[in-house]
Amino acid sequence: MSTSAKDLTVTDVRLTPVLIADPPLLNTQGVHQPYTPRLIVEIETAGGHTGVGETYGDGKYLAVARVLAEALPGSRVSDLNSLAERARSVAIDEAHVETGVDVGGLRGTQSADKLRLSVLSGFEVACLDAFGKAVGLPVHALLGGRVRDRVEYSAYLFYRWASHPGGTGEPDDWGEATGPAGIVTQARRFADEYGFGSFKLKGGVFPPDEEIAAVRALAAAFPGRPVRLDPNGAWSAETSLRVAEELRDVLQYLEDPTSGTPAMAEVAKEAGIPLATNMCVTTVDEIPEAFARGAVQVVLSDHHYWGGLRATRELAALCHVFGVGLSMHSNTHLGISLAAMTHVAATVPHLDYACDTHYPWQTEDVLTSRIPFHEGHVRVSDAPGLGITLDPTRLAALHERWRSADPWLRDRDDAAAMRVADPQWVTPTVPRW
Ligand code: GKR
Ligand code: MG
Repeated sequence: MSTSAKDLTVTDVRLTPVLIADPPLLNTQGVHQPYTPRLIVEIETAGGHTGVGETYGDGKYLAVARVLAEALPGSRVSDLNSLAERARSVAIDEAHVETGVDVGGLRGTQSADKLRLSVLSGFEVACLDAFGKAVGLPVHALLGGRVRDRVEYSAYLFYRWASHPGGTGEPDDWGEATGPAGIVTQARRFADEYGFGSFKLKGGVFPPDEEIAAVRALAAAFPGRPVRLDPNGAWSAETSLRVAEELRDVLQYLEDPTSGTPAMAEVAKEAGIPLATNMCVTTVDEIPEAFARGAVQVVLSDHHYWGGLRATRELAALCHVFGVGLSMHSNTHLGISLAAMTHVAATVPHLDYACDTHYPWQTEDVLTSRIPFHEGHVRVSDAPGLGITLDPTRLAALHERWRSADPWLRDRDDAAAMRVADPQWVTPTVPRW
């Protein structure tokens, strides 16, 4: 059956905020809340196809998404440039933007434009999914076609507690990991159950010497396997250089050891290993200075805040021109985002490292079946669109949790979650060590 341009017309947009279970994973800001907000975008076309997308679900993202959703009916799912223009023109009261940082800095700097781009990404993915279904092509084909048939991911290791303070949230059987032995046990389980061949440890939680010991223990347990450490900018340039010196022989790269381009440039000069970032280069505007100063050797794209899959490909091209490596970073996410990451990653020729994903930590999803990992890889789907199916019953249940939840859970705030366990906890100043 042929598809007419009219069939591609958007007739309806549905926005469904959900709360998904998240384990008590520790980072430099605090601990993950028992539930994390995500936003599911569904776009229907006149031809009867529905595309799905996913992005951050905090209230400020939802507010922008509502404006964009109203404006979309009547346009076509193939008009992605005009979608981007519309997203960029959504009015945002700057007073409501947390200036400077987002989630205490874990998502880099925050700005009204970055908010718009993060919302745009969910809509762009939904449009591509619907477009692909309408024309019978996978999303990767709409991006130019895949150059690999599977995408590699790394195990994302976290210091963690066995359960959330007060036993809230959903239980799991991972147990506590607060030292080298716990981290190695966690890594082993990830390697056995998912086949991951490389490891990233979220650091910035314990004093650097303890994290150095954990990385050393990983390197000893998995000789020759790539290991990375990411303290989310918690260290001074001096501490970063000391850690680099100690771990130079075992780290594949050091991720955001310190905060801001000048300090990263200072560390990069002497570190003797590549520096990666998903914090100091998170927007196009941040690229020229960071690249000119040699502050980063690997950019970890998050297609959400870069503005979608096409923007990720543009970033990849820029990185290639400047000889900077590219991979992908992740935040708590569901299968829709994993599918989107996999499609775009499949089209990037110079994808230099295994991508990050939080997905194995998420036991809940809105899909009819979870996306499997084979030997640490996700197979690239050749089915039309993203190649996934939304489960309306699961979606409704997770939305109901969002609707009836204590309102503080609807915005991610790791410091607030930490205060449940330690009322004296304050967001640490940077650098912490
Ligand atoms: O989930 O705690 C976390 C991470 O710290 C996340 O928020 C970061 O954005 O994974 C991210 C990173 O690589 O920095
Ligand atoms: Mg990072």
